Amino acid sequence: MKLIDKIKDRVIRGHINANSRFPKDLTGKEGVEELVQKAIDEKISVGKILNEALISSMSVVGDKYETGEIFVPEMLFSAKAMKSGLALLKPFLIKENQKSIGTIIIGTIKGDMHDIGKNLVGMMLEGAGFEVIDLGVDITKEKFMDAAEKNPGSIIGMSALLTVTMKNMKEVVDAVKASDLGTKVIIGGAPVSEAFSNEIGADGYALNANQAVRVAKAVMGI
Ligand code: B1M
Repeated sequence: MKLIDKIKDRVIRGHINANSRFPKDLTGKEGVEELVQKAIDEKISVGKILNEALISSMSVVGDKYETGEIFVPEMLFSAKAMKSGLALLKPFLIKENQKSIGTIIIGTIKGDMHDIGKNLVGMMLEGAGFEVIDLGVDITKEKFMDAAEKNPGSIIGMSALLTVTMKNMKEVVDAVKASDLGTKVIIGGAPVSEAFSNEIGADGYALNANQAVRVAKAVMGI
């Protein structure tokens, strides 16, 4: 099996590293950590590892969950495995000591605990020179507004992965519009679309982490 396919398989099966005891039949065998490190050492491009091994595996995990082949605990192991791989790629996505081009406050919206996509968006923004304030997951309108007040001129970037939580983004957009902060709001996440972004009056929508950088720069006029 090719290295990229092997990493993908290990994320799907939720095998973090050789010491992980899940799944049982892979204990003692290389997990995502060792294999991603191997891919880095073999100079496989970070973009290829990220897109073809890590991100694409999560769609397979989602499909398996949807069809009842796996359940929440297995999905959680896959998420942990994905995160362990992402952590190894982080230094390549972020350039140290560069001058900040602006501040962006990011968070996953109220009711939603998914943070892999939000973390990736944060890394790309940081890599592009933004100062990123990551509020975490399950972030209420009050927390977003508090951070925006403390950071004048910043952008708010919200992520949602559940159709039931994406509607909570409107509360934040409405609160920002009702204030005199002038904060711009950009949104993203699997169930979110350009049409939804227009509907709730956000200033920008991005399909993925690369687009998030372009959209954040555009709303800042740079
Ligand atoms: Co959940 N989950 N999950 N889950 N989970 C989904 C989202 C789901 C689609 C699975 C499925 O049924 N096929 C489904 C949602 C259905 C729906 O609402 N339409 C679902 C469900 C139902 C649930 C629970 C309700 C399950 C349950 O408990 N019964 C529960 C909800 C918990 C909660 O949040 N309250 C739940 C829990 C979990 C875990 C905790 C087990 C785990 C999350 C762990 C974690 O994040 N730390 C998990 C996972 C891993 C997934 C899937 C499999 C993978 C998500 C992911 O990380 N993708 C997911 C299925 C799927 O996505 N196909 C699924 C990889 C990531 C890189 O992509 O996050 O889309 P993504 O981010 C992208 C873009 O969307 C975009 O850029 C990123 C990079 O390209 N983007 C932005 C994201 N945010 C952005 C912000 C921007 C711009 C772009 O601007 C600011």
